[in-house]
Amino acid sequence: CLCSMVFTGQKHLLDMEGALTARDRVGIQDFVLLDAHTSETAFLDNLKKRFSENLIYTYIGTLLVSVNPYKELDIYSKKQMDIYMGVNFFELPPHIFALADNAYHTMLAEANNHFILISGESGAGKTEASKKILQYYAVSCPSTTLLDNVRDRMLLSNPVLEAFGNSKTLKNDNSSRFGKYMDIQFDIQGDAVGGHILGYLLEKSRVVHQNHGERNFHIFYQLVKGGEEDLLHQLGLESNCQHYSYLVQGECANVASINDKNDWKTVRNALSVIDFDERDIQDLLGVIASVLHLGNVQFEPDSKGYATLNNSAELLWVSTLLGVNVQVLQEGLTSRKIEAKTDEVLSPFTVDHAIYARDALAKAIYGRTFTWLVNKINDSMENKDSSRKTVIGLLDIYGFEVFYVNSFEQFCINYCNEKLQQLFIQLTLKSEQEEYEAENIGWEPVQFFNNKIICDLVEEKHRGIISVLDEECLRPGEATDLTFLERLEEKLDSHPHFVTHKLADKKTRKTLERGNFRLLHYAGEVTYCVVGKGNHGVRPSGGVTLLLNVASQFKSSLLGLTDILMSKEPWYVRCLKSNESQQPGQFDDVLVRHQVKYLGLMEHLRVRRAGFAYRCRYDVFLQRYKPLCPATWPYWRGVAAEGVEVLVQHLGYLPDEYKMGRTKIFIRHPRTLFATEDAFEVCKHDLGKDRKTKINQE
Ligand code: AD9
Ligand code: MG
Repeated sequence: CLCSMVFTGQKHLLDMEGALTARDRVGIQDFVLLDAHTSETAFLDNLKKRFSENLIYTYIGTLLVSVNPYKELDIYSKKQMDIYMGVNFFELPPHIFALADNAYHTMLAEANNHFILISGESGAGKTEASKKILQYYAVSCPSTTLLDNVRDRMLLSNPVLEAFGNSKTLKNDNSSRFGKYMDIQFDIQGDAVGGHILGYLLEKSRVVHQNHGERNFHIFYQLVKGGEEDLLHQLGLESNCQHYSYLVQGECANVASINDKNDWKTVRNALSVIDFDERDIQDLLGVIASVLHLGNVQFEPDSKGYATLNNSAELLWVSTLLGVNVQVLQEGLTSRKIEAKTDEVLSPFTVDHAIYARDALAKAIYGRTFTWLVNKINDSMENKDSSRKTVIGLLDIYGFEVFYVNSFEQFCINYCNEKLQQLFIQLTLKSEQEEYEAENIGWEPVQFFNNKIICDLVEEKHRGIISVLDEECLRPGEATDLTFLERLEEKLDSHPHFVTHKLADKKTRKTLERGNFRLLHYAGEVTYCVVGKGNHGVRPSGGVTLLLNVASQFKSSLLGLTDILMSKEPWYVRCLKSNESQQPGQFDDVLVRHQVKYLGLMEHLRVRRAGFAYRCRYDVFLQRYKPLCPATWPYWRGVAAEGVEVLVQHLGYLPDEYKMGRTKIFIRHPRTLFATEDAFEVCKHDLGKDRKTKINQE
């Protein structure tokens, strides 16, 4: 009986192989099944072949590679979700739902926490992938009416956060300008019962400045274009974006792929569902409108060159909407209070200073509103039931980006991507190989580029860029953009991933202006501008107290995030951008090859192919599967490793399918384990029947 059960498993395995061969015309769905010596070119050919058939997903073992199609595909319906529900990873074509489903079922079976790391450069499809996963959990997991509210809120948190935290950039019409980590909580039955979001460093500078071809955050355009007449009237707003200086710098208030009016309706409706009462919504929109009015406040010099206001109507709106005394506001924007002994003296600003103060206020208002919004959404998704829950964390951050001018924001975003790449390396390439070594499993080490050297360059104590930035920020008055750069040059002069005009060789020097530094990131070179006007440099002039600790706080929050992730079981989605122009169906070979390279996909494949998909301690493995073999059932009295050897021999494992380590058994392919699992399920059922019959007989 047992033999036939195992045979059934193996037959099923053969069916799968057959199906794979038939699918060959559209490429191989798991790179592990490509020829043993797969070249980068063969890897790309496979991706391209599948992409041309609208097959955007491919596995490397359990890692999912996704190529952005830039067009709607009919593969995310409820029907599709049902197909993937509860089905083993390799039994159906690769899909984001398969990964979501397997993470979910593993979480339930093992009662532990998981996370899905979605990475890739700006525009590669991370946010879309994370939305599909959330939809899958909200729609497919078992439901009770009571929980429907929580699920609706989880789903509707997306359009709200995107409205306030995403914007059009040159890379992506819906680019995330904040990092988002969301825990989806499940109860013991597997119901999605709550959620919690952690937000990371919002790109606040966008509120007051946008590069050509870019926009401010979506919400501003949605409100101005879609807001009802009465509402705009109450907020003192015109229904024309051209009227607002914070909305027109990029000269692209209208974007073909975005329907701001419709999005406004979605957001407005979502706010109501997520527990925002009318008062909250009024306040929220009042703050947003106040930022637009603030941007229109202009100054001109008086006879002494000091700033005076030239449009008090706009200031009046700001004061009304924020509930702040107009006199106090005006003083705050045009002067600084100096406390001298018992007196307070107002020191007037120049026009440049006043503009700086105005913009700083706008950024602060928007930043705090965003934090408030995240907290409010968290309140509405909170599950107050104290019973045991497990979570699946979804990480969707801003992707690696390189612009013509790169400033503090790009520095933080790209550093964040370095950290996640480092985490990926640690959890896959490095720890995997270390474990084989520790377990004495014969192993040909795979070489890979470890980007730890770049993470250290940014974050090392005393010597790293962030430390130097902090030190310089603590020397107000003495430090300038250029002294910051000089300090970096002193500390990092021979670092292989750091270059400046002064440190560069003759050839590179021609490509580097003074006042910039270049980092050789894992994903490519980026030149950062240090000398900035306002806040547009890595160390903005005039903004030194403002920036103090922003970078170190970001660093600590990323370290905190790494800890959160390290305590959970990982799943990976690696998103690839198919072309730079956001065109449907275009596959740019050079661009995709570059991403395959820097994401380390070939190395991952090599480790995967030569490695083992599953491992388990001998005692745990034996305890679970011992009913499958007469010699180990009901007890094995010897050493666990020997019991496992007897067991797998009985199940007919071939020598190449597994290896016996020091403390664990390693199984090469998940299919072998699935066959064993299938046999175990049948056996459990039979054992249950036997027990019932016995009880009845007694
Ligand atoms: V950024 O780092 O936030 O700038 P993402 O998040 O990686 O970036 P996003 O998910 O926003 O990229 O995808 C960019 C655009 O590609 C989307 O707005 C869609 O138009 C398009 N896209 C991405 N994934 C898919 C998909 N699976 N199907 C169809 C997609 N279109
Ligand atoms: Mg995104």
